[in-house]
Amino acid sequence: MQAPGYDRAAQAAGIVHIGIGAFHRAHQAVYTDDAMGAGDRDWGIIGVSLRSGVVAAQLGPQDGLYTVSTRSAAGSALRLIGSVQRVLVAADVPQGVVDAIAASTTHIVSFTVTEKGYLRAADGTLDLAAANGTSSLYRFVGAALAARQAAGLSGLTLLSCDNLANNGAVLGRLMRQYLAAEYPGLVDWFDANCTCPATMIDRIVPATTDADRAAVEAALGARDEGAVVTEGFSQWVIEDDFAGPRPRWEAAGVELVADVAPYETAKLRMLNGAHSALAYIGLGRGHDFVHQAIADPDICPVIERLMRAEAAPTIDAAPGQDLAAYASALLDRFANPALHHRLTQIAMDGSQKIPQRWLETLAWHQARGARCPSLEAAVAAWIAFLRSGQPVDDPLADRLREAAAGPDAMDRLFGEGGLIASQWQPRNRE
Ligand code: CS2
Repeated sequence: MQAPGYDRAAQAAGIVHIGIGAFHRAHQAVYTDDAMGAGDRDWGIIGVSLRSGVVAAQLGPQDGLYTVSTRSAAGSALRLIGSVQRVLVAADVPQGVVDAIAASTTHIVSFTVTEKGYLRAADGTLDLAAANGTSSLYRFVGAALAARQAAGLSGLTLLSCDNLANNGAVLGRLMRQYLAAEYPGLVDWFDANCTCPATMIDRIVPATTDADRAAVEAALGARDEGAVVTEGFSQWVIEDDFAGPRPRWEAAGVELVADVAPYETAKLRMLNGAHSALAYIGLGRGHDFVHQAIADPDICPVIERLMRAEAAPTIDAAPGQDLAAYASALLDRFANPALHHRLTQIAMDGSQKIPQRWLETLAWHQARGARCPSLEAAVAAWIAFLRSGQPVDDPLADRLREAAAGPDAMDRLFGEGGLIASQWQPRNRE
């Protein structure tokens, strides 16, 4: 089994990662482990959980070590990751989180807090009341930036690794809004000393199950409470705009580019757009997992059309970016039978995901007088899902269910002033 090729105990922590769930452990932490394995130093990761103590309880007794299993039809490979040093639970040690971000050795704060973790109000601005709540990333980063400025330390790179369109610019704008309200004297310092590069992150990481932990235990001969399971594929494209030092992630295959937008847009509209469509259409037809839904002969052509005929034409591809090959690769990845990726995991937080996954594509075609049969089927499946009585895990769950129940569901969800603000207007569909 591949294990860390560097002295873990000798590494300073250069990164604080907020939202240390399975995705971070199967993606950014692996690239950072690779970079240190290739000789780079002092990029240990201090993980932060804003909401629950589960990951800290899993990784604490293991000294931060955990395994990543990559699974395909051909089998499974196991690897030990050493880049995570410890996990802080924000509710237990709030000052410890601030101190970690304010430490002179810290250069990067990265985030996987999911779409809803950015605490955007319906108009896209920061919900300031929520941003002052206990599980707000802004509070911790704001207090730490103030401490860095006061101590004369360098600024930071704030690296959003969530599936948001323009994730870097969005984080920068919301952070600036928070600082303007809470630390007005810090805004100019923030602009001069901190950056928020855009990123495209891609790896399919189903939630780890007890069966996964048992399979890892059987292969490893030891219990790993922090095990994560994923596919072989992994991609990370980052806008090359760092405020200070960064790991030599390129040694691990990270692409550092001037403009992430074509990759990010393709990923959101093709991969994630197809995923959300598979989730709602698949659940409606009684499937549990992505690989089952994509094998359904009534669903596969809908998804293929969504990617190739609806999403792809809306993307201004970068030189060498082959969207037809991308669609084919995605169909193969979705079909991976060894990855039990639950449709309910993807169906979660639809209100936060659907705008950048579907509505921008729909608006693009609408502006050209064209229809999108696959995305329209996906929208109908989402409404059917909201009406179905199945559990809806979404910050707007109650309001969505209520809006979806009546005959004017489309308008109440997507119309002007509806719950899901967008450029796409269902009223003008015909
Ligand atoms: C999925 C993503 O849960 C979801 O909504 O669409 O987490 C997806 O698996 C990743 O973005 C793949 O990189």
